[in-house]
Amino acid sequence: MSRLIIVSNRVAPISEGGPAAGGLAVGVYDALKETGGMWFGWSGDVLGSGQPEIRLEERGPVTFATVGLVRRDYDQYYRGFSNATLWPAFHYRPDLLQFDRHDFEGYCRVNTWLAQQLVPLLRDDDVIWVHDYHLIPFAQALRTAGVKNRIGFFLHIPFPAPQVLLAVPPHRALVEALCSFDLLGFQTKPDLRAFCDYIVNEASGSVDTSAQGPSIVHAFGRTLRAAAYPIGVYPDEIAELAKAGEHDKPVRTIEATLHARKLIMSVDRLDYSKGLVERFRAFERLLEHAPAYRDKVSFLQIAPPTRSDLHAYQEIRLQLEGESGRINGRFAELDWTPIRYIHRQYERPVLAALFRTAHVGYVTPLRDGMNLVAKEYVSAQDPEDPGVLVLSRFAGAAHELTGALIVNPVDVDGMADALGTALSMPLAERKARYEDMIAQLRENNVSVWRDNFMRDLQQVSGDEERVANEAATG
Ligand code: GDG
Repeated sequence: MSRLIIVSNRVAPISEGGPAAGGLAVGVYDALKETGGMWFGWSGDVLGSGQPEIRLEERGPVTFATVGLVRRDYDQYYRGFSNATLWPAFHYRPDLLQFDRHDFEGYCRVNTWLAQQLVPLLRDDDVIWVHDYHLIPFAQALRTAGVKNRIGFFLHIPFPAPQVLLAVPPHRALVEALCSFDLLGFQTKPDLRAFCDYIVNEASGSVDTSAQGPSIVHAFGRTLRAAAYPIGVYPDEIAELAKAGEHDKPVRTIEATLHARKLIMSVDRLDYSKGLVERFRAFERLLEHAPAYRDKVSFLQIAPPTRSDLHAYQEIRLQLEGESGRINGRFAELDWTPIRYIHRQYERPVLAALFRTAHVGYVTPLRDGMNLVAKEYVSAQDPEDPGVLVLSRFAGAAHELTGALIVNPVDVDGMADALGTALSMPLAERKARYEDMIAQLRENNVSVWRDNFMRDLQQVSGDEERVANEAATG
C-alpha cells in the first residue's frame, strides 16, 4: 500500500498532547493517526540566524518531519502573502487585502525550498496530500524537481468568486499553480463552482461534469480533477470526551457561577472572518429587545489568540474588547456578567465538556470554509437534552447541518431572534434537530472525508492522462 505523505504549513504540536486551536491541525491529525504515514511542514520555529535543518520524529504510526523558517521567509511567506493577502481575499475581505510583490516572491521561494526539503524523503509510490492556501505552488515546485507522484490538494478555506479573486494581483499564477495538482478538493460545492467559474471564464479552460465523480478540468495544458469533500469530525469520540468531562472542574465551575442561567457559547480563533463583533451586538440586541432574558442568560466567548503580529488581528482584538466592555457595562448586575470573554486557549476535553453544558452553540462566521466548532458542538450534546446550534449561512457547515437555526451574520436583529428561539425551543424540537444533525455527522465523519479524497486521488493518476501531463510539464 502507498504511504500517505501529508504536507501542511504547520505540523500539529503533538508533543503538547494533541493539536491545539486550528481546524486544519485537528482534521488532518485525526485523519493521519488512523492510517499512519508522514506529516511534513513548518515546525512553528522562527530562526534568528543559521540554516534551518529538517527534524524527524516518530510517534506511533506517524513520522513528523518539521523544519524551521528564517525570519525573512516567515515575514514574506506566512505573515505577508499567506495571511495578509490570501486569507482576507479568500474570505471575501478585499478591503483588508495587502499586497507586496516581494512577499509573493518570498511565498513562491519558500514553497520551492520546502518542496526541495521533502524530495529526499519521498519514495516512488508515495501519495502526497498538500493542505491549504500557504502551499498553492507546492506541486508545481515538486514537479519542477522531477517528482512524478500523485499529488492532491485540499483547500480548507473558501475559494472566492472570480470577481473577488481578481483582486489578488498574481491570481492567474496561483490558479495555474493549482492546476499542477492531480486532484483539488474544496469544502463545498459553491467553492468548487467558484474555481470552475474562474477556469472557464478567466483562464480559457474547460470543465467536464458529465461523468460520475470529480469534475475533469482542462487548463494551462494540464488535465486534473476537482470535487467538494466536506471535512468532518469524529462525533462519537467528541461525545465521549464531553461526557467524560461532565463532572470535571471546569463544568462545575461554570455551573456554580451560572446559578441556573442558560449558557450561550462560542469558540473561535480571534479572527475577523469569524464575525465576533456582529455576534456580540446580536447578543446585546437580544438583551435590549427581550428584557426577560436579562439576568437569565450568559454568553461565553472563548477566543484564543492567533496571528497577533498582524495589524488586522490587533484591530479585531481591540474592537472586541471594547464591545464586550461596553455591553457588560450597559447590562451587568452585581451578580451577573452578560458576556464572559476569554482570550485564551483551553484543552480539547474541556471545550467538549463545556459544549455539552451550553444550551446554545453560537457559530456565526462572516465566511468560513467549513467550521469544525459547529460540528464539535453538535457532537458533544446530550442526546436526551441537546442544545441548539445557531449557525451562519456562510459557514461551509451550513450546507450539511440543516437542523441548525441558520442565520445571516450581518443581520443583528435576525441573529437576536434566532437566539431567543434557541433559548426557548421545546425539547422535542431540539431532539429532532439534533438527531438530524448527528446522523449527518456520523455519515460524513473525518475518515469518510479522507477516504473519499484518497480514493479519488488514487484513481486520477497512473493512466494515459498522467503521461500526457508529464509530457506537458516537460
Ligand atoms: C480552518 C478553516 C475549516 C479553537 N479554540 C480552541 C481549540 N479550537 C479548535 C476547535 C476546532 C478548531 O480549533 C477550529 O476549527 P474551525 O474549523 O472552527 O476554524 P479554523 O481554525 O479557521 O480552520 C475552517 C478548518 O480549517 C478545517 O478544514 O473548518 O473553515 O478556516 O477544532 O475546537 N482547540 C483547543 N483549545 C482552544 O482554545 N484545544
